[in-house]
Amino acid sequence: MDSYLEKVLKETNEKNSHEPEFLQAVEEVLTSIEPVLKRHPEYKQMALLERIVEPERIISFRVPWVDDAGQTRVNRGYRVQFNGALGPYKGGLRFHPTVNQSIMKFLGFEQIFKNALTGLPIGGGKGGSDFDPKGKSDAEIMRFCQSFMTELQRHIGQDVDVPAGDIGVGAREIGYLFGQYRRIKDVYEAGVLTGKGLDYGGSLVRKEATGYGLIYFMREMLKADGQSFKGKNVIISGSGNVAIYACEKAREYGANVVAMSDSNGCIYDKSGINLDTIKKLKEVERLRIKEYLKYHPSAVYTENKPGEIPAVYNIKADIALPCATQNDIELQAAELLVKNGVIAIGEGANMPCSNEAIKYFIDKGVLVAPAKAANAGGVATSALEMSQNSMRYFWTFEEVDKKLDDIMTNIFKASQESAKEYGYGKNYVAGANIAGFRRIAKAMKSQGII
Ligand code: NDP
Ligand code: 2IT
Repeated sequence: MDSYLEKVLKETNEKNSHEPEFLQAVEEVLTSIEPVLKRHPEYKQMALLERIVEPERIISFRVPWVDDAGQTRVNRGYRVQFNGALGPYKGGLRFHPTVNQSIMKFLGFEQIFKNALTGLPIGGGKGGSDFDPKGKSDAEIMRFCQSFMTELQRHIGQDVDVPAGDIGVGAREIGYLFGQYRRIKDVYEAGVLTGKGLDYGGSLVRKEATGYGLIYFMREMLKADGQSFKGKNVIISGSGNVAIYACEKAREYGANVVAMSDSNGCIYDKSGINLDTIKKLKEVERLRIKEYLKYHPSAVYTENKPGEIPAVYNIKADIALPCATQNDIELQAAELLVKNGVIAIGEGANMPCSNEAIKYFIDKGVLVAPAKAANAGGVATSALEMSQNSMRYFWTFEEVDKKLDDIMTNIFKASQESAKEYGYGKNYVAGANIAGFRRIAKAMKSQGII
Protein backbone atom coordinates (compact mmCIF):
# COMPACT_ATOMS: atom_id res chain seq x y z
CA MET A 1 0.00 0.00 0.00
CA ASP A 2 1.12 3.58 -0.71
CA SER A 3 3.02 4.80 2.38
CA TYR A 4 1.10 8.10 2.65
CA LEU A 5 -2.23 6.27 2.46
CA GLU A 6 -1.09 3.75 5.04
CA LYS A 7 -0.04 6.52 7.43
CA VAL A 8 -3.39 8.36 7.10
CA LEU A 9 -5.41 5.18 7.57
CA LYS A 10 -3.39 4.27 10.67
CA GLU A 11 -3.74 7.74 12.19
CA THR A 12 -7.47 7.91 11.40
CA ASN A 13 -7.97 4.51 13.04
CA GLU A 14 -6.08 5.58 16.14
CA LYS A 15 -7.87 8.91 16.48
CA ASN A 16 -11.36 7.47 15.94
CA SER A 17 -11.04 3.98 17.35
CA HIS A 18 -14.46 4.25 19.03
CA GLU A 19 -16.23 5.04 15.72
CA PRO A 20 -16.46 1.78 13.73
CA GLU A 21 -18.98 2.93 11.09
CA PHE A 22 -16.96 6.05 10.35
CA LEU A 23 -13.75 4.02 10.02
CA GLN A 24 -15.51 1.57 7.70
CA ALA A 25 -16.62 4.39 5.38
CA VAL A 26 -13.14 5.96 5.39
CA GLU A 27 -11.41 2.66 4.65
CA GLU A 28 -13.71 1.96 1.70
CA VAL A 29 -13.02 5.32 0.08
CA LEU A 30 -9.33 5.71 0.83
CA THR A 31 -8.24 2.23 -0.23
CA SER A 32 -9.88 2.64 -3.62
CA ILE A 33 -8.33 6.03 -4.42
CA GLU A 34 -4.76 4.75 -4.11
CA PRO A 35 -4.08 4.98 -7.88
CA VAL A 36 -5.19 8.63 -7.87
CA LEU A 37 -2.65 9.46 -5.16
CA LYS A 38 0.11 8.12 -7.40
CA ARG A 39 -0.75 10.78 -9.98
CA HIS A 40 -0.95 13.54 -7.34
CA PRO A 41 2.09 13.42 -5.07
CA GLU A 42 1.31 17.02 -4.00
CA TYR A 43 -1.69 15.81 -1.95
CA LYS A 44 0.68 14.49 0.71
CA GLN A 45 2.39 17.82 1.30
CA MET A 46 -0.94 19.64 1.55
CA ALA A 47 -2.31 16.93 3.90
CA LEU A 48 -5.32 16.54 1.66
CA LEU A 49 -6.37 13.17 3.07
CA GLU A 50 -5.85 14.22 6.69
CA ARG A 51 -8.11 17.22 6.01
CA ILE A 52 -10.76 15.24 4.12
CA VAL A 53 -11.29 12.79 7.04
CA GLU A 54 -11.64 15.59 9.62
CA PRO A 55 -15.08 17.30 9.74
CA GLU A 56 -14.94 21.08 9.39
CA ARG A 57 -17.25 21.23 12.40
CA ILE A 58 -19.36 18.95 14.63
CA ILE A 59 -22.26 20.46 16.55
CA SER A 60 -23.85 18.42 19.33
CA PHE A 61 -26.69 19.70 21.46
CA ARG A 62 -29.35 18.93 24.04
CA VAL A 63 -32.95 18.46 22.82
CA PRO A 64 -35.44 18.59 25.70
CA TRP A 65 -39.15 18.01 25.01
CA VAL A 66 -42.29 17.11 26.91
CA ASP A 67 -44.20 13.90 26.13
CA ASP A 68 -47.99 13.52 26.14
CA ALA A 69 -47.95 12.36 29.75
CA GLY A 70 -46.24 15.61 30.83
CA GLN A 71 -42.86 13.93 31.38
CA THR A 72 -39.77 15.82 30.18
CA ARG A 73 -37.45 13.82 27.94
CA VAL A 74 -33.96 14.63 26.71
CA ASN A 75 -32.34 13.53 23.46
CA ARG A 76 -29.04 14.39 21.82
CA GLY A 77 -28.98 16.31 18.54
CA TYR A 78 -26.14 16.52 16.00
CA ARG A 79 -25.10 18.32 12.88
CA VAL A 80 -21.83 17.33 11.24
CA GLN A 81 -20.68 19.99 8.75
CA PHE A 82 -18.11 17.79 7.07
CA ASN A 83 -16.88 19.54 3.95
CA GLY A 84 -18.05 22.80 2.37
CA ALA A 85 -15.64 23.03 -0.57
CA LEU A 86 -18.33 22.49 -3.21
CA GLY A 87 -21.21 24.44 -1.70
CA PRO A 88 -23.39 24.84 1.40
CA TYR A 89 -23.29 21.71 3.60
CA LYS A 90 -26.08 19.43 2.40
CA GLY A 91 -27.44 16.20 3.80
CA GLY A 92 -30.27 14.63 5.70
CA LEU A 93 -31.37 14.38 9.30
CA ARG A 94 -31.81 10.91 10.83
CA PHE A 95 -34.05 10.31 13.83
CA HIS A 96 -33.35 6.81 15.14
CA PRO A 97 -32.35 5.43 18.55
CA THR A 98 -29.06 4.08 17.13
CA VAL A 99 -27.81 7.56 16.11
CA ASN A 100 -24.42 8.45 17.59
CA GLN A 101 -21.36 10.41 16.49
CA SER A 102 -19.90 7.49 14.53
CA ILE A 103 -23.09 7.08 12.49
CA MET A 104 -23.33 10.84 11.90
CA LYS A 105 -19.70 11.02 10.75
CA PHE A 106 -19.94 8.02 8.42
CA LEU A 107 -23.05 9.50 6.82
CA GLY A 108 -21.48 12.96 6.56
CA PHE A 109 -18.29 11.53 5.05
CA GLU A 110 -20.23 9.52 2.44
CA GLN A 111 -22.27 12.62 1.65
CA ILE A 112 -19.16 14.59 0.56
CA PHE A 113 -18.43 12.19 -2.30
CA LYS A 114 -22.08 11.55 -3.14
CA ASN A 115 -22.77 15.25 -3.47
CA ALA A 116 -19.60 15.72 -5.53
CA LEU A 117 -20.82 12.98 -7.91
CA THR A 118 -24.08 14.84 -8.59
CA GLY A 119 -22.04 17.64 -10.22
CA LEU A 120 -24.21 20.16 -8.33
CA PRO A 121 -22.91 22.86 -5.94
CA ILE A 122 -23.44 21.15 -2.58
CA GLY A 123 -21.02 20.32 0.23
CA GLY A 124 -21.31 17.35 2.58
CA GLY A 125 -23.13 17.28 5.93
CA LYS A 126 -25.45 15.14 8.04
CA GLY A 127 -27.38 15.43 11.26
CA GLY A 128 -30.00 13.89 13.43
CA SER A 129 -30.86 12.62 16.86
CA ASP A 130 -31.13 9.44 18.92
CA PHE A 131 -34.86 10.27 19.24
CA ASP A 132 -37.08 7.28 18.41
CA PRO A 133 -40.17 8.37 16.43
CA LYS A 134 -41.81 4.91 16.72
CA GLY A 135 -44.96 4.98 18.84
CA LYS A 136 -44.90 8.77 19.31
CA SER A 137 -48.03 10.85 18.73
CA ASP A 138 -48.13 13.61 16.11
CA ALA A 139 -48.03 16.20 18.90
CA GLU A 140 -44.90 14.61 20.41
CA ILE A 141 -43.20 14.55 17.01
CA MET A 142 -44.05 18.24 16.57
CA ARG A 143 -42.72 19.26 19.99
CA PHE A 144 -39.53 17.28 19.42
CA CYS A 145 -38.98 18.86 15.97
CA GLN A 146 -39.59 22.34 17.40
CA SER A 147 -37.07 21.82 20.19
CA PHE A 148 -34.52 20.32 17.77
CA MET A 149 -34.86 23.32 15.41
CA THR A 150 -34.70 25.84 18.25
CA GLU A 151 -31.01 24.93 18.54
CA LEU A 152 -30.26 23.89 14.95
CA GLN A 153 -31.52 27.18 13.47
CA ARG A 154 -28.40 29.07 14.59
CA HIS A 155 -26.18 26.75 12.51
CA ILE A 156 -28.08 26.49 9.20
CA GLY A 157 -29.29 28.72 6.34
CA GLN A 158 -29.95 28.45 2.60
CA ASP A 159 -26.32 29.44 1.83
CA VAL A 160 -24.84 27.82 4.95
CA ASP A 161 -26.22 24.35 5.55
CA VAL A 162 -29.39 22.79 4.16
CA PRO A 163 -30.77 19.71 5.98
CA ALA A 164 -33.37 17.28 4.58
CA GLY A 165 -34.86 13.89 5.50
CA ASP A 166 -33.33 10.49 6.15
CA ILE A 167 -34.45 7.55 8.33
CA GLY A 168 -37.34 8.67 10.55
CA VAL A 169 -37.54 12.11 8.94
CA GLY A 170 -40.05 12.61 6.13
CA ALA A 171 -42.42 15.32 4.93
CA ARG A 172 -44.23 15.55 8.30
CA GLU A 173 -41.03 16.25 10.25
CA ILE A 174 -39.65 18.64 7.61
CA GLY A 175 -42.92 20.61 7.88
CA TYR A 176 -42.61 21.02 11.66
CA LEU A 177 -38.90 21.88 11.38
CA PHE A 178 -39.56 24.46 8.66
CA GLY A 179 -42.39 26.05 10.64
CA GLN A 180 -40.18 26.51 13.69
CA TYR A 181 -37.29 27.90 11.63
CA ARG A 182 -39.62 30.44 10.00
CA ARG A 183 -41.06 31.45 13.35
CA ILE A 184 -37.70 32.00 15.04
CA LYS A 185 -35.94 33.67 12.10
CA ASP A 186 -39.02 35.60 10.94
CA VAL A 187 -38.08 35.06 7.32
CA TYR A 188 -39.45 32.89 4.53
CA GLU A 189 -36.21 31.20 3.59
CA ALA A 190 -37.59 28.33 1.51
CA GLY A 191 -34.16 26.94 0.58
CA VAL A 192 -33.10 26.26 4.18
CA LEU A 193 -34.60 22.75 4.15
CA THR A 194 -35.46 20.35 1.35
CA GLY A 195 -38.06 17.62 1.13
CA LYS A 196 -40.71 20.24 1.92
CA GLY A 197 -44.39 19.70 1.16
CA LEU A 198 -45.46 20.63 -2.37
CA ASP A 199 -47.78 23.35 -1.05
CA TYR A 200 -45.00 25.39 0.58
CA GLY A 201 -41.88 25.16 -1.60
CA GLY A 202 -41.19 21.47 -2.08
CA SER A 203 -40.15 20.01 -5.41
CA LEU A 204 -42.08 17.50 -7.45
CA VAL A 205 -40.23 14.15 -7.62
CA ARG A 206 -38.27 14.74 -4.36
CA LYS A 207 -40.34 12.09 -2.59
CA GLU A 208 -39.70 9.55 -5.35
CA ALA A 209 -36.16 10.68 -6.18
CA THR A 210 -33.90 8.35 -4.20
CA GLY A 211 -35.77 5.18 -5.18
CA TYR A 212 -36.30 6.22 -8.80
CA GLY A 213 -32.68 7.41 -9.05
CA LEU A 214 -31.41 4.06 -7.78
CA ILE A 215 -33.30 2.28 -10.54
CA TYR A 216 -32.14 4.76 -13.21
CA PHE A 217 -28.53 4.15 -12.15
CA MET A 218 -29.05 0.39 -12.19
CA ARG A 219 -30.78 0.51 -15.57
CA GLU A 220 -27.55 1.98 -16.99
CA MET A 221 -25.35 -0.48 -15.07
CA LEU A 222 -27.37 -3.47 -16.26
CA LYS A 223 -27.49 -2.10 -19.82
CA ALA A 224 -23.68 -1.87 -19.91
CA ASP A 225 -23.72 -5.61 -19.15
CA GLY A 226 -26.36 -6.48 -21.74
CA GLN A 227 -28.99 -6.94 -19.02
CA SER A 228 -32.21 -5.25 -17.86
CA PHE A 229 -34.85 -5.35 -15.09
CA LYS A 230 -37.35 -7.07 -17.34
CA GLY A 231 -38.52 -10.37 -15.89
CA LYS A 232 -36.07 -10.23 -12.95
CA ASN A 233 -37.06 -11.28 -9.45
CA VAL A 234 -36.20 -8.51 -7.00
CA ILE A 235 -36.02 -8.45 -3.19
CA ILE A 236 -35.97 -5.16 -1.29
CA SER A 237 -34.90 -4.69 2.29
CA GLY A 238 -36.81 -1.87 3.98
CA SER A 239 -40.26 -0.46 3.26
CA GLY A 240 -39.60 3.22 3.85
CA ASN A 241 -39.22 6.11 1.44
CA VAL A 242 -36.33 4.71 -0.60
CA ALA A 243 -37.66 1.13 -0.71
CA ILE A 244 -41.17 2.12 -1.83
CA TYR A 245 -40.09 4.23 -4.81
CA ALA A 246 -37.35 1.80 -5.84
CA CYS A 247 -40.08 -0.84 -5.92
CA GLU A 248 -42.38 1.40 -7.97
CA LYS A 249 -39.79 2.13 -10.68
CA ALA A 250 -38.36 -1.42 -10.80
CA ARG A 251 -41.87 -2.70 -11.49
CA GLU A 252 -42.39 -0.09 -14.16
CA TYR A 253 -39.30 -1.56 -15.84
CA GLY A 254 -40.81 -5.05 -15.77
CA ALA A 255 -39.25 -6.51 -12.61
CA ASN A 256 -41.22 -8.72 -10.21
CA VAL A 257 -40.62 -7.43 -6.66
CA VAL A 258 -41.33 -10.48 -4.49
CA ALA A 259 -40.25 -9.31 -1.03
CA MET A 260 -39.99 -6.23 1.19
CA SER A 261 -39.20 -5.87 4.88
CA ASP A 262 -39.01 -3.72 7.99
CA SER A 263 -36.85 -4.11 11.06
CA ASN A 264 -39.14 -6.83 12.44
CA GLY A 265 -39.31 -9.13 9.44
CA CYS A 266 -40.15 -9.59 5.78
CA ILE A 267 -43.08 -10.47 3.59
CA TYR A 268 -42.77 -12.69 0.55
CA ASP A 269 -45.49 -12.48 -2.08
CA LYS A 270 -44.47 -14.56 -5.05
CA SER A 271 -46.95 -13.02 -7.46
CA GLY A 272 -45.50 -9.59 -6.68
CA ILE A 273 -45.76 -7.24 -3.71
CA ASN A 274 -48.88 -5.05 -3.74
CA LEU A 275 -47.31 -1.61 -3.47
CA ASP A 276 -50.60 0.19 -2.75
CA THR A 277 -50.93 -1.90 0.41
CA ILE A 278 -47.34 -1.11 1.43
CA LYS A 279 -47.90 2.63 0.85
CA LYS A 280 -51.08 2.55 2.92
CA LEU A 281 -49.39 0.66 5.78
CA LYS A 282 -46.15 2.63 5.80
CA GLU A 283 -46.88 6.13 4.44
CA VAL A 284 -50.31 6.62 5.94
CA GLU A 285 -50.95 4.31 8.89
CA ARG A 286 -47.32 3.87 10.07
CA LEU A 287 -47.87 0.18 10.88
CA ARG A 288 -45.64 -2.91 10.85
CA ILE A 289 -45.17 -4.75 7.55
CA LYS A 290 -46.66 -7.89 9.10
CA GLU A 291 -50.11 -6.25 8.68
CA TYR A 292 -49.72 -6.92 4.93
CA LEU A 293 -51.04 -10.43 5.64
CA LYS A 294 -54.44 -9.01 6.58
CA TYR A 295 -54.91 -7.81 3.01
CA HIS A 296 -53.01 -10.60 1.23
CA PRO A 297 -53.36 -13.79 3.26
CA SER A 298 -51.47 -15.89 0.70
CA ALA A 299 -48.25 -13.94 1.35
CA VAL A 300 -45.68 -15.31 3.82
CA TYR A 301 -44.27 -13.36 6.76
CA THR A 302 -40.94 -14.30 8.36
CA GLU A 303 -39.75 -12.68 11.57
CA ASN A 304 -36.09 -11.56 11.85
CA LYS A 305 -34.13 -13.44 14.50
CA PRO A 306 -31.45 -11.67 16.53
CA GLY A 307 -27.94 -12.62 15.45
CA GLU A 308 -29.16 -14.09 12.15
CA ILE A 309 -29.09 -12.54 8.70
CA PRO A 310 -32.21 -10.47 7.92
CA ALA A 311 -34.98 -12.83 6.74
CA VAL A 312 -35.41 -11.03 3.41
CA TYR A 313 -31.99 -12.24 2.20
CA ASN A 314 -33.10 -15.88 2.46
CA ILE A 315 -35.36 -15.32 -0.53
CA LYS A 316 -33.97 -16.26 -3.91
CA ALA A 317 -33.65 -13.32 -6.28
CA ASP A 318 -31.79 -12.02 -9.33
CA ILE A 319 -31.42 -8.53 -7.88
CA ALA A 320 -31.26 -7.37 -4.25
CA LEU A 321 -31.93 -3.77 -3.27
CA PRO A 322 -30.85 -3.07 0.33
CA CYS A 323 -32.86 0.08 1.14
CA ALA A 324 -33.02 -0.04 4.96
CA THR A 325 -29.86 0.75 6.90
CA GLN A 326 -26.09 0.27 7.19
CA ASN A 327 -24.42 -3.16 7.37
CA ASP A 328 -27.62 -4.98 6.50
CA ILE A 329 -25.63 -7.31 4.23
CA GLU A 330 -22.58 -8.79 5.89
CA LEU A 331 -20.44 -11.58 4.45
CA GLN A 332 -22.82 -14.40 5.39
CA ALA A 333 -25.79 -12.75 3.66
CA ALA A 334 -23.60 -11.96 0.64
CA GLU A 335 -22.60 -15.62 0.37
CA LEU A 336 -26.22 -16.71 0.53
CA LEU A 337 -27.31 -14.18 -2.12
CA VAL A 338 -24.56 -15.36 -4.47
CA LYS A 339 -25.42 -19.00 -3.83
CA ASN A 340 -29.02 -18.15 -4.76
CA GLY A 341 -27.90 -16.65 -8.07
CA VAL A 342 -27.98 -12.88 -7.50
CA ILE A 343 -26.52 -10.91 -10.43
CA ALA A 344 -26.72 -7.33 -9.10
CA ILE A 345 -26.92 -5.39 -5.85
CA GLY A 346 -28.33 -1.86 -5.70
CA GLU A 347 -27.39 0.04 -2.57
CA GLY A 348 -30.38 2.30 -1.91
CA ALA A 349 -29.40 2.70 1.74
CA ASN A 350 -26.14 4.28 2.88
CA MET A 351 -23.39 1.66 3.37
CA PRO A 352 -25.83 -1.30 3.46
CA CYS A 353 -23.04 -3.76 2.62
CA SER A 354 -20.01 -4.34 4.81
CA ASN A 355 -16.63 -3.92 3.10
CA GLU A 356 -16.14 -7.72 3.19
CA ALA A 357 -19.53 -8.24 1.52
CA ILE A 358 -18.68 -5.76 -1.25
CA LYS A 359 -15.35 -7.43 -1.88
CA TYR A 360 -17.07 -10.82 -2.02
CA PHE A 361 -19.68 -9.63 -4.54
CA ILE A 362 -17.05 -8.08 -6.76
CA ASP A 363 -14.80 -11.14 -6.63
CA LYS A 364 -17.80 -13.25 -7.67
CA GLY A 365 -18.63 -10.99 -10.62
CA VAL A 366 -21.83 -9.58 -9.08
CA LEU A 367 -22.51 -6.02 -10.22
CA VAL A 368 -22.67 -3.55 -7.31
CA ALA A 369 -24.36 -0.15 -7.67
CA PRO A 370 -22.57 1.69 -4.84
CA ALA A 371 -24.61 3.78 -2.41
CA LYS A 372 -22.87 7.08 -2.84
CA ALA A 373 -23.52 6.96 -6.58
CA ALA A 374 -26.73 4.95 -6.80
CA ASN A 375 -28.70 6.72 -4.04
CA ALA A 376 -27.52 10.22 -5.01
CA GLY A 377 -30.84 10.94 -6.72
CA GLY A 378 -32.38 12.10 -3.44
CA VAL A 379 -29.82 14.74 -2.68
CA ALA A 380 -29.56 15.72 -6.36
CA THR A 381 -33.30 16.44 -6.41
CA SER A 382 -32.89 18.32 -3.13
CA ALA A 383 -30.40 20.54 -4.97
CA LEU A 384 -33.00 20.98 -7.73
CA GLU A 385 -35.49 21.98 -5.00
CA MET A 386 -32.98 24.62 -3.83
CA SER A 387 -32.64 25.90 -7.42
CA GLN A 388 -36.41 26.21 -7.77
CA ASN A 389 -36.65 28.00 -4.41
CA SER A 390 -33.98 30.50 -5.53
CA MET A 391 -35.81 31.12 -8.79
CA ARG A 392 -39.15 31.43 -6.95
CA TYR A 393 -40.50 29.11 -9.62
CA PHE A 394 -41.14 25.42 -10.09
CA TRP A 395 -40.66 22.79 -12.74
CA THR A 396 -43.22 20.12 -13.73
CA PHE A 397 -42.94 16.49 -12.63
CA GLU A 398 -41.68 15.52 -16.08
CA GLU A 399 -39.02 18.27 -16.08
CA VAL A 400 -37.60 17.30 -12.69
CA ASP A 401 -37.78 13.57 -13.48
CA LYS A 402 -35.86 14.12 -16.73
CA LYS A 403 -33.15 16.10 -14.91
CA LEU A 404 -32.92 13.34 -12.28
CA ASP A 405 -32.60 10.66 -14.96
CA ASP A 406 -29.86 12.66 -16.73
CA ILE A 407 -27.96 13.18 -13.45
CA MET A 408 -28.10 9.46 -12.56
CA THR A 409 -27.03 8.47 -16.08
CA ASN A 410 -24.10 10.88 -15.84
CA ILE A 411 -23.12 9.52 -12.41
CA PHE A 412 -23.07 6.01 -13.85
CA LYS A 413 -20.92 7.17 -16.78
CA ALA A 414 -18.49 8.97 -14.46
CA SER A 415 -18.20 5.87 -12.23
CA GLN A 416 -17.74 3.63 -15.25
CA GLU A 417 -15.11 5.87 -16.84
CA SER A 418 -13.11 6.26 -13.62
CA ALA A 419 -13.22 2.51 -13.03
CA LYS A 420 -11.93 1.92 -16.53
CA GLU A 421 -9.27 4.63 -16.39
CA TYR A 422 -7.81 3.38 -13.11
CA GLY A 423 -7.90 -0.35 -13.93
CA TYR A 424 -10.91 -1.34 -11.84
CA GLY A 425 -12.98 -2.96 -14.63
CA LYS A 426 -16.62 -3.27 -13.57
CA ASN A 427 -15.88 -2.32 -9.97
CA TYR A 428 -18.17 0.73 -9.84
CA VAL A 429 -17.63 1.02 -6.08
CA ALA A 430 -14.03 2.05 -6.73
CA GLY A 431 -15.07 4.00 -9.85
CA ALA A 432 -17.58 6.11 -7.91
CA ASN A 433 -15.15 6.74 -5.07
CA ILE A 434 -12.52 7.95 -7.52
CA ALA A 435 -14.90 10.14 -9.54
CA GLY A 436 -16.25 11.81 -6.38
CA PHE A 437 -12.82 12.16 -4.80
CA ARG A 438 -11.30 13.83 -7.86
CA ARG A 439 -13.91 16.59 -7.87
CA ILE A 440 -13.62 17.33 -4.18
CA ALA A 441 -9.81 17.08 -4.13
CA LYS A 442 -9.54 19.56 -7.00
CA ALA A 443 -11.79 22.07 -5.23
CA MET A 444 -9.92 21.68 -1.94
CA LYS A 445 -6.58 22.17 -3.69
CA SER A 446 -7.82 25.37 -5.38
CA GLN A 447 -9.08 26.81 -2.09
CA GLY A 448 -5.78 26.49 -0.22
CA ILE A 449 -5.04 25.16 3.23
CA ILE A 450 -8.27 25.62 5.19
P1 NDP B 1 -37.35 5.45 6.26
O1 NDP B 1 -37.34 5.86 7.67
O2 NDP B 1 -38.42 5.95 5.35
O3 NDP B 1 -37.33 3.85 6.15
C1 NDP B 1 -36.35 3.07 6.76
C2 NDP B 1 -36.69 1.62 6.50
O4 NDP B 1 -35.59 0.77 6.88
C3 NDP B 1 -37.88 1.16 7.31
O5 NDP B 1 -38.58 0.20 6.59
C4 NDP B 1 -37.20 0.56 8.53
O6 NDP B 1 -37.98 -0.36 9.25
C5 NDP B 1 -36.06 -0.16 7.86
N1 NDP B 1 -35.04 -0.58 8.82
C6 NDP B 1 -34.70 -1.85 9.10
N2 NDP B 1 -33.76 -1.91 10.03
C7 NDP B 1 -33.47 -0.67 10.36
C8 NDP B 1 -32.56 -0.12 11.28
N3 NDP B 1 -31.78 -0.89 12.05
N4 NDP B 1 -32.49 1.19 11.34
C9 NDP B 1 -33.29 1.95 10.60
N5 NDP B 1 -34.18 1.49 9.69
C10 NDP B 1 -34.27 0.18 9.59
O7 NDP B 1 -35.91 5.85 5.68
P2 NDP B 1 -35.44 6.06 4.17
O8 NDP B 1 -36.16 5.14 3.27
O9 NDP B 1 -35.45 7.51 3.89
O10 NDP B 1 -33.92 5.62 4.29
C11 NDP B 1 -33.49 4.28 4.05
C12 NDP B 1 -32.00 4.28 3.75
O11 NDP B 1 -31.74 5.07 2.59
C13 NDP B 1 -31.10 4.87 4.84
O12 NDP B 1 -29.86 4.17 4.83
C14 NDP B 1 -30.87 6.30 4.37
O13 NDP B 1 -29.68 6.83 4.89
C15 NDP B 1 -30.76 6.07 2.88
N6 NDP B 1 -31.02 7.23 2.01
C16 NDP B 1 -32.18 7.95 2.11
C17 NDP B 1 -32.40 9.01 1.26
C18 NDP B 1 -33.67 9.77 1.26
O14 NDP B 1 -33.83 10.65 0.40
N7 NDP B 1 -34.61 9.51 2.15
C19 NDP B 1 -31.37 9.43 0.28
C20 NDP B 1 -30.24 8.56 0.21
C21 NDP B 1 -30.08 7.53 1.07
P3 NDP B 1 -38.64 0.05 10.64
O15 NDP B 1 -39.82 0.91 10.28
O16 NDP B 1 -39.02 -1.25 11.25
O17 NDP B 1 -37.61 0.78 11.44
O1 2IT C 1 -28.41 10.23 2.38
C1 2IT C 1 -28.90 11.13 1.68
O2 2IT C 1 -28.39 11.47 0.60
C2 2IT C 1 -30.15 11.77 2.12
N1 2IT C 1 -30.68 11.38 3.15
C3 2IT C 1 -30.75 12.91 1.34
C4 2IT C 1 -30.07 14.19 1.68
C5 2IT C 1 -30.69 15.43 1.08
O3 2IT C 1 -30.16 16.50 1.41
O4 2IT C 1 -31.64 15.36 0.31
